[in-house]
Amino acid sequence: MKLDDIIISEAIIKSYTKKLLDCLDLDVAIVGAGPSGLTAAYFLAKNNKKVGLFERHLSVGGGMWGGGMMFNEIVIQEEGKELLEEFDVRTKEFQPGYYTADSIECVTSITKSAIQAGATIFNLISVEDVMLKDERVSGLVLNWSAVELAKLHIDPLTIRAKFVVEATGHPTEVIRILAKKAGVKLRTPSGAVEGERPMWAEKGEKLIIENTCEIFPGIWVAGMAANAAFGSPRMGPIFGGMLLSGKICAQKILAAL
Ligand code: 48H
Repeated sequence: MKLDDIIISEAIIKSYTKKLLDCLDLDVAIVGAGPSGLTAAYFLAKNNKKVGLFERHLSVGGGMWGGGMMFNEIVIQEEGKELLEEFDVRTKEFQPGYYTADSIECVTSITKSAIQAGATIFNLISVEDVMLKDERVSGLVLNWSAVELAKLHIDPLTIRAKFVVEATGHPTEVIRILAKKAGVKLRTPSGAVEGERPMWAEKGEKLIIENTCEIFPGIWVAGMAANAAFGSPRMGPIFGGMLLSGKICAQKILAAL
């Protein structure tokens, strides 16, 4: 068969444009395709919600690829292991209560599950602002990451969502922008992003569950961003809390939708 170069271009442009148009009005818009954002996307999409996930980088997976200090294995506890089984990720018991998994198998399997459940993932798009109406976050302001990197003065586009999930990890970018630009008070003790505390795996993994919440009307925090928002400790390369936070965030949003 002869191949037409222009048909190849047309196929890509039309199918991508359709995907983007379909995501202009979402049930849930998630910022950050790390383990928590991907897990939230999976459970929301599995429950028939229209989910778009926006990731700045070329690759999804956030901080999970590199395991601990580039040893590409992660550790998970019992609850996390059960969640990884949902994604068909194989785990090995290291000691009672401690399991390891290949970090590359984790990222690829969770990502595949989220997409096949119906979530749409956009890489290379950065969230630069939120849409705020009547003191409620009601959407995201997007631009190409290439525009951001090149520092070009090009206006963004906006999408609407019933709920937004802040899953940007350590930097907690989205709620920082919200608090700074709108001068609003978040539902944290000080009303601002408290900032993450030094390492304490056990406490960090415990607190992440209660920190996963609607931190301001219309916007939820999940994953490392939840601990950073509430001034809770980091936990190092144990990932059960990230997965559970994503799942709990999805469950709470499903109840609120
Ligand atoms: C689009 C953005 C933007 C933006 C950021 O860091 P992540 O992996 O986040 P989590 O919370 O799912 O997982 C945290 C985990 O990876 C980790 O770092 C742990 C457990 N640390 C413990 C410790 O002690 O160090 O992923 C966040 C993603 C990344 O892919 C970013 O590129 C992306 O969000 N992102 N995407 N627009 N404005 N900001």
